[in-house]
Amino acid sequence: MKKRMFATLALVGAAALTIAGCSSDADPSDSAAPGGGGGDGDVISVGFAQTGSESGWRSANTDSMKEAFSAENGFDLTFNAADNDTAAQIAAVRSFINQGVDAIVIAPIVSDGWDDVLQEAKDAGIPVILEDRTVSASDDLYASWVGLDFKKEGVMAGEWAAEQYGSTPTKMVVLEGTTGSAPANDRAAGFDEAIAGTQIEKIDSQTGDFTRDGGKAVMEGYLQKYGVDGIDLVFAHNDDMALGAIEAIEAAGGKPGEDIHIISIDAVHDGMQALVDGKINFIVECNPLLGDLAAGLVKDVLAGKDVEKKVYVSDQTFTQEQAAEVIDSRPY
Ligand code: GZL
Ligand code: ZN
Repeated sequence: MKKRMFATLALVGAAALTIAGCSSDADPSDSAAPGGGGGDGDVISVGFAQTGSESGWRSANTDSMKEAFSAENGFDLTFNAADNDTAAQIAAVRSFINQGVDAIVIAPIVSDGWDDVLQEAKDAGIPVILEDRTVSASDDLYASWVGLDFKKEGVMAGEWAAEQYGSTPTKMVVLEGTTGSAPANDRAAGFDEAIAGTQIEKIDSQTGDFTRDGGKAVMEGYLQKYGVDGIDLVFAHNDDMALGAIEAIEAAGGKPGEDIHIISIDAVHDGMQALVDGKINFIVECNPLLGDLAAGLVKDVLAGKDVEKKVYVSDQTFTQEQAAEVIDSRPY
């Protein structure tokens, strides 16, 4: 972890140096950059293919990216939100290639299906930076990825569950993130690893697609099937689905956080408020503020500098007491 943290800090430093360096090197013949962008004073055109606007986390991530890829930071940003539709997201990347942008940034909805369009970007000499989620394609098809360790988030959630509930028979239902997405796959894997051997039994697991409506609908189904008394614990892959589950549990006459405990991931404001209110029991943070690191990577890559292939941002966890202490001072 130390090494990875180092990489993050070094990168931020390097990004600052690059920006500072670039503004002082006044070198109009910066030809190192494929696609021509990145030279001094050149506006860097960037196409950003965002997943959509499925959750509070996504809104915070989009805000962070738009702030970092601003005109005053030297960028001309073309933004596309794909409404959680993978075909639309791939089409957006193709349009960026046809537009001849200097660099492309992608938050891939799902991990698979990216090889062809990433190869097309590479053939066009346009570097790709991934932010947030990852892809299964070979890592020589993109310059770098910046995001969170989703498996570690699942492990942190599972370890707390094992500690709190693992020694008594506990019936758990899971609200999974978007099917085929890296966070859904890795959070599930980490959580399952951490609860192995405990008395927590996963009785059901379905996708709520990271949305409140999705989480609410799946939870309504679970409550019809098992009843409030048949479920002890919900593991939600994100706060928005946990908030939907809270609505469903209350509508069924249950007390979320008491009759049915809830563990979630993200730590967006509404999730933290539910934690303070005692309706969620534990939240693992997933930091959405990736814009500055992504922008630094784009500038470094276009300036021909070596960059880390993976840049991890660290996360923390919150109990109800800890949330009460920090909720008013959090940036999102
Ligand atoms: C995680 C991110 C996930 C969040 C959800 O980095 O990809 O997508 O956990 C969001 O809230 O929809
Ligand atoms: Zn320069």
